[in-house]
Amino acid sequence: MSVPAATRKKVESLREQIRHHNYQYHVLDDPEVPDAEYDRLTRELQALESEYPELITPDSPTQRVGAAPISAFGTVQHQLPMLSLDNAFSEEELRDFHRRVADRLEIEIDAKLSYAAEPKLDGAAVSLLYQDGNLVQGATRGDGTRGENITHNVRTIESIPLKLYGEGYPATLEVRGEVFMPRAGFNAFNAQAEKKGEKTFVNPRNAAAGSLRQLDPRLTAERPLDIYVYSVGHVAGGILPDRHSEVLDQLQLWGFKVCPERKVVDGIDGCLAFYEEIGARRDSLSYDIDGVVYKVDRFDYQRELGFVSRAPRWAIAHKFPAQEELTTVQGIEFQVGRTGAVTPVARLEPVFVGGVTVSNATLHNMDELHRKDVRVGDTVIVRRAGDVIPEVVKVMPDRRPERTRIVKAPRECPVCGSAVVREEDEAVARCTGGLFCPAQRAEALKHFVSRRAMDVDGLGSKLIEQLVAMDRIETPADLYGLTREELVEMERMGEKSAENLLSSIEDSKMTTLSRFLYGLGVREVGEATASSLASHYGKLEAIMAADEGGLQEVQDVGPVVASRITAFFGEEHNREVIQRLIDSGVTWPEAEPPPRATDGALFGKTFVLTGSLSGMTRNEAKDRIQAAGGKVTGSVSKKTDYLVAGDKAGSKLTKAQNLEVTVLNEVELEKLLSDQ
Ligand code: D41
Repeated sequence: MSVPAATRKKVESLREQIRHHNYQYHVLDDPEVPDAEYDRLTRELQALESEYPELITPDSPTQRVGAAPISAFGTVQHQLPMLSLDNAFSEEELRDFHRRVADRLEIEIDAKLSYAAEPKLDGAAVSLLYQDGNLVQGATRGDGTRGENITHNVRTIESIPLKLYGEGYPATLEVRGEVFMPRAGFNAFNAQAEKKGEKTFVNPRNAAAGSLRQLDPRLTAERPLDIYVYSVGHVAGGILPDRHSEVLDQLQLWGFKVCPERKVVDGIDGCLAFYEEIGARRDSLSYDIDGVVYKVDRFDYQRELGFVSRAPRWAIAHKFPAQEELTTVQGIEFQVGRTGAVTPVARLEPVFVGGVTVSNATLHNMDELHRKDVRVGDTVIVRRAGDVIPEVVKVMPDRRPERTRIVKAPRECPVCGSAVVREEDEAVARCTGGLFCPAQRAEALKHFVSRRAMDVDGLGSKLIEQLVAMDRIETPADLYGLTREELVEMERMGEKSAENLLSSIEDSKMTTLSRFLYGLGVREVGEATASSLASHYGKLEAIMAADEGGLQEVQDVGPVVASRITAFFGEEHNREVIQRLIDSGVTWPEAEPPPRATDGALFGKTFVLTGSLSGMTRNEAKDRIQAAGGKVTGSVSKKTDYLVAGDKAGSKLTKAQNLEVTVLNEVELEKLLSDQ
């Protein structure tokens, strides 16, 4: 059978593209396309090659994985090749895998077969070689046969043992695992880099791979890297258990970190249950994963199954839906939020990503829009991870059409026409319309009725927008005047839903001070602050009457939040709305404020905390000072008795010195607290 010319051409073009992406990814650490796109190209090539095997050449990207190591590091020949993993993108593909395993092992398809299941970490694969218990070499996976010598860098990762614990380890032990950067470390690292105007990483995996390939190990040492090991390579002069799961247990005893989520499961049903379980917890893990891996647990079975060209027949990666996809921008519009923030939003050609179809993605603010240079007509990567709102990650410059439209920041609110201004030091521009702006009114109302605020059921966005557009609702107080007659007139509102909504509105009147405060939507006052305010003051009147100094005695309230609160309650209009809400019957159990210490060693003393403390957080310090009868405020004045200065104290310290306020360090504060 001859191969059509078009197919030959297609195969060549796929190979070119894959080679290019390999280079971008492995050598430059700067991938251009989402993994999902790379996977699609590879699978398309694989499909064509299996249909026309005569087209397979030794240099086809399917015949080897990854790019050759770069030369800046010495190279390391792996004693045993570091294999790659085949992927299953669906339950069906997983079942096919299991069927192949069962067939080869000549066991019943539903016979009990133990799989070692583990999350698939999104990091960089490494090999660690130990001689007589000492770490002598670290290497990247490279192309699976040869990797880069990164011994100097792996030695800086604290969770990699330089010397093995315990005893009984083989004289030569090569351990393989995935080096990763936990999300928290990744976010902190990027925030720092951004501040310093340095290059940020697109995702934790790139951060891990990039960090491992620093030429200066001192730089690697500063990166928050971690490792979970997942297999052994070359072993000599010792014996290991005869199951994968038991080897991991043993490696843990020798001092390696293994993933705590790993589990031995039974057959295909066990695999699927594990996939569901980990998938549900994916967002709450402290590191990124892109799927789970199943490995036939018994080594004798693994040997029997062997491997094909580059991947073992006894293991497979079951991937989660991609969190990044390519799509095109059909428009860029501006949305007005509750606090007037005007946010650019990309309207997208709908795309399935992160498990749902996405047709809008946030561009955060104008600076982001300009930095990413997103234009109408562009092809972009969109990302939707967990419950986070979908965002545009980056533009694909090579796919930019000839004519694109650049979108400028609106000077007028697209909803109410008021001026849009951007204050100095602020990333966002805001509509100045306030509650005159229907968008702000609608958003304020959505927030007020939301589940964690007043919890009104059955009042969806569409209905709120209608009511606002009709000028039937201007403030949350108008909600309690809605009648059955006018509700049944609304679009898509039957008698029954009107009744239900009214009774839900009625039920919401009985609330708590904390929910009510949160629902008012004071800027910077989230649930936690609302709850602190409620328990500190007990009564709404006391909060409304508090001054900025007093407010700062509350847990988590600093000068900015305090000024937002006094500004909110200082506004005549807001006080009216609150009064109308109370008059309509909104109520909550009143509480007496908790008794304040009226004695204690620090009674009558005023403290200001600044800089970072090492033995406690500032909030802990605040609690302890208050418990001892002292007051903690946010700014230094002549009335301040003590300034507690931690590390990197700034202008408050200078001010205290100028006013001759006593300055304490952490040890002195500790002493003062324990002297009482
Ligand atoms: O978490 C991972 N990324 C992971 C990668 C894992 N849990 N297990 C793996 N097991 C293997 C075999 C079955 C070949 C020992 C792997 C990888 N390989 C792997 N990582 C990068 C390429 C292959």
